[in-house]
Amino acid sequence: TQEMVTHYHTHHHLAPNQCGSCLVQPIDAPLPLVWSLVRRFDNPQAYKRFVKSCSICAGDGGIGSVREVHVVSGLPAGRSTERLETLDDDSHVMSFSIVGGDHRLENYRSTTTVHENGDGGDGKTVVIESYVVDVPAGSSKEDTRLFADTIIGCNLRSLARVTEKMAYAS
Ligand code: A8S
Repeated sequence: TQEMVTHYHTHHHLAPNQCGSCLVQPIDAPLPLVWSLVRRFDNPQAYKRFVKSCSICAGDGGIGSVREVHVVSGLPAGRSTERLETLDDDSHVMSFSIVGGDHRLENYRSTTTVHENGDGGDGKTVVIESYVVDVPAGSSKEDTRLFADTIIGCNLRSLARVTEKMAYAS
């Protein structure tokens, strides 16, 4: 796990106008259940509460697929076009990049990895998500990072709530 985290979540090539960070979410649900939601590039609204709708524009949900996400009102954006860059069902790694939209997150790319927590037999999981993004003209690194961290933090807490509820129900 330590090697995987270093490999997937260390960004050595941050340009001066970029920022990024890494968020960690422990979840009280088994890895296969958590991964089954994370891997669904065509269905981010299963846990991302800011997503109003999502449609696949290219591909079949595998690597290279492109989705168009519409977000709920009240946000400083309406839609985002996103490309699936990595989907590894053995190592539980998914990565996507933002390639268009009417928002300010240019050159955004995130990687999410899902790990067994503890000895693996007790159904506990850790999700780690890191990203890199350009700092928009007129914004600071701190503001850009705070904005993205807030959204991702909400997504990860929602992922925990949804999968923990599913785990307890079964
Ligand atoms: C994700 C991560 C992020 C999504 C951001 C950071 C976004 O969907 C929202 C508001 C924006 O201004 C940008 O994993 C964008 O979804 C909620 C539309 C891309």
